[in-house]
Amino acid sequence: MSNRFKRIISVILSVAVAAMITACGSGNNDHIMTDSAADAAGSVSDTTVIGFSQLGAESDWRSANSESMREAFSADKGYELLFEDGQQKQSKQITAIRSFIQQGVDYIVLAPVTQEGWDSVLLEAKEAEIPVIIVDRMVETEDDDLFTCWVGSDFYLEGRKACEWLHRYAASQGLSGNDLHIVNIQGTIGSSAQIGRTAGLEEYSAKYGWDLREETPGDFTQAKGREVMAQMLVTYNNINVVYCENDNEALGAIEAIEAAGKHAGPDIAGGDILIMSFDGVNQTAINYCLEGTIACIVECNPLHGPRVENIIQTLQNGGTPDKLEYVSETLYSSYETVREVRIDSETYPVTLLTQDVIDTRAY
Ligand code: GYE
Repeated sequence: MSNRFKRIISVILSVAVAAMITACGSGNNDHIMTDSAADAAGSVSDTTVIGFSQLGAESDWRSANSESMREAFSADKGYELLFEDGQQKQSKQITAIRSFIQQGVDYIVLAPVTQEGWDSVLLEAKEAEIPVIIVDRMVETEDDDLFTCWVGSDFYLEGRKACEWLHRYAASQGLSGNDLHIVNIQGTIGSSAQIGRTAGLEEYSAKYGWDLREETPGDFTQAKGREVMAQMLVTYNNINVVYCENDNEALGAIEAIEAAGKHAGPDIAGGDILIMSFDGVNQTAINYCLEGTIACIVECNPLHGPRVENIIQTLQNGGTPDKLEYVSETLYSSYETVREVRIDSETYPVTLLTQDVIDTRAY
């Protein structure tokens, strides 16, 4: 029996009981249904209940993502969105999913903080016959049937695009691989965004002989980005590239670089520290990219609300959504030197960042 059907039956039963109580109590057979019972019956028939376990509120990307979900699943469109903030803790997310199961929601949407450790709770949802849609980061499960489908970004591709851009940019400046002294401010360790972006950097560092000095977590936040950058500037005196796994970390890194009396910019040979980043959501970061303080941003699109809604519509209509849906994304730079990057014989254009491009972006 589907959850929706179970909920309908349970409300019908409570409506019937309420009707009996009203009928017995008043002795007036004209009004056999209470107002609240009638409301309940009405809302069950046309409201789709979504339990959304969001992983936290660490970045501008995350805020835009939460907003997109809230807009897509608004009450006036016939949805009830149960939004739970996991505050970066997998245990909190698991508790939220269990409570969604108990409440008999129609769909569970999960934005998982890390990749591993979801099998048991996903099995519980499966046994309760509630479809689970994974959004943004990925889950690593023993059996892919434990979730219905996933929509998000190819983080490994994002990482490789960034690195290929760096390789070409460095070559255009007459620099070779061993001239690049790189530090990586990583995202939340164990999240697919971190795993993919770090994997891209490690692969290309080995491939092009880059001096990858240190990789250290910045938890995707500005405060941690600033803190770890300040420390690394003390430890190493030759850093000339900072690979930030999101924009918020990049903002923190720039603050630390400036506080240390150094300059964030693209002129490595002239002593600048070149900043690379991911997302392109935070407006200050985008403006920094426009003026060259951040040399390149690999876009990561947060607007998953409408995509998840499409998936739910497909399921409602008895269809089968694609198991994996990758979002296509661009790469921004205000330097014209690199116009495209090639990865696995695919060519990806670099979007030249201008004010016009900024004005026409959706976020
Ligand atoms: O890049 C970062 C956020 O999982 C794609 O998480 C997301 C990442 C995003 O905190 O800013």
